[in-house]
Amino acid sequence: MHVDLNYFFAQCEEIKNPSLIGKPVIVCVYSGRTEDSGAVASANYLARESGVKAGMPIVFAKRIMKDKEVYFLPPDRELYSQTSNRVMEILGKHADILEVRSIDEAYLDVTKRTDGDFDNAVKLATDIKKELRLKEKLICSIGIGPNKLVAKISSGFKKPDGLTAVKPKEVKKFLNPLKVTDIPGVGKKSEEKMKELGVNTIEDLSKVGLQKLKGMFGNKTGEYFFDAANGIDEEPVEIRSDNVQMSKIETLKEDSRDFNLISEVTDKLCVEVAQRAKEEKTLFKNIGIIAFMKNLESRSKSRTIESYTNDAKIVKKVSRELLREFLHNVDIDVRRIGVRIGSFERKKEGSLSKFMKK
Ligand code: TTP
Ligand code: MG
Repeated sequence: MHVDLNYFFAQCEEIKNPSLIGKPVIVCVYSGRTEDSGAVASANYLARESGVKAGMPIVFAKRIMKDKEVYFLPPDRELYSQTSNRVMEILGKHADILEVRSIDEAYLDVTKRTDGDFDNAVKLATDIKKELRLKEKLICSIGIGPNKLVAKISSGFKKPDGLTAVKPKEVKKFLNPLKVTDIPGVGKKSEEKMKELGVNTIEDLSKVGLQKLKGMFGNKTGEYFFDAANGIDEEPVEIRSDNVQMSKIETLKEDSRDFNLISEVTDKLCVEVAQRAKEEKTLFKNIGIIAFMKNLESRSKSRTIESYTNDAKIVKKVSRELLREFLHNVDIDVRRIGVRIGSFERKKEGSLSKFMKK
């Protein structure tokens, strides 16, 4: 099963402020150079109807939405990441194995708990959708398939609020009419090359020989495209520790840009996150700081160190370095500060137990 939360950042904003519902909402990442420089991160479906898309420069989106009542919002990353953590915990309860792919996407291996039966899986997906709606007010699209590739493509088939199940026997019939760009990894360039061959649909692609694809895209990618066009994918659903993070955040006594004042807080948070990692019997490699600024924007900085650790001293040292670099370049005061650790050691599954139910 593949679960994808719909228009995730924009949806979180609608939940936070329900008066936005029914209006175009566009969450933008401002690069800060000029007032409007930056790109659209997420647009709700009303904004998309007018042609606004993720990745589009903010100025374009503003031009398209000129004269309309529309909300352009800065990202509230803390809200999105906390929402995501709660969602992943809910999904973890319904999976034999949960693979968190990104802030709003996960694969669930549900083979055992459904006895490999697609009708059971559809019922489970319906329950998951209901639970997310009830507990988090969130809508998502779910795809069910015999493998990750088909599940992923089918979750994109109906958006928003979709549920699409493709049984093994229906895979070819389902994939054939879709566009080659519906295959994850087929981007603009590959699409162009395929067009030159007269290949537009997945069915067209499935008729191109393996050798030809290898010649055009290289052995690895060629083979992947060949298998994908035929609905073949053997990748197991696996826990990915690199997507899991732990963080501790605190509001400063006063808004500040002062290293001594802020590092006093981060030092304490470092001890706390290191302690939590110890309790979870895990080691980590990535250390970061997150800052929520006076204007509610959030910024983060992280570093991957050479070997795994759970030593508070190392976390302190790295986060102090990051903080110093960060404050050096910053032009507004910090309101809240956090320390985050990630890239956990794979072998020790203790830390991930909450995402995994046997
Ligand atoms: P997506 O799942 O690609 O997009 P979405 O959730 O907004 O919309 P839907 O799934 O309904 O098509 O991305 C998830 C989040 O990742 C998105 O809400 C914001 C963020 N994101 C960016 O910050 N920049 C981008 O260019 C994209 C595509 C996503
Ligand atoms: Mg999404």
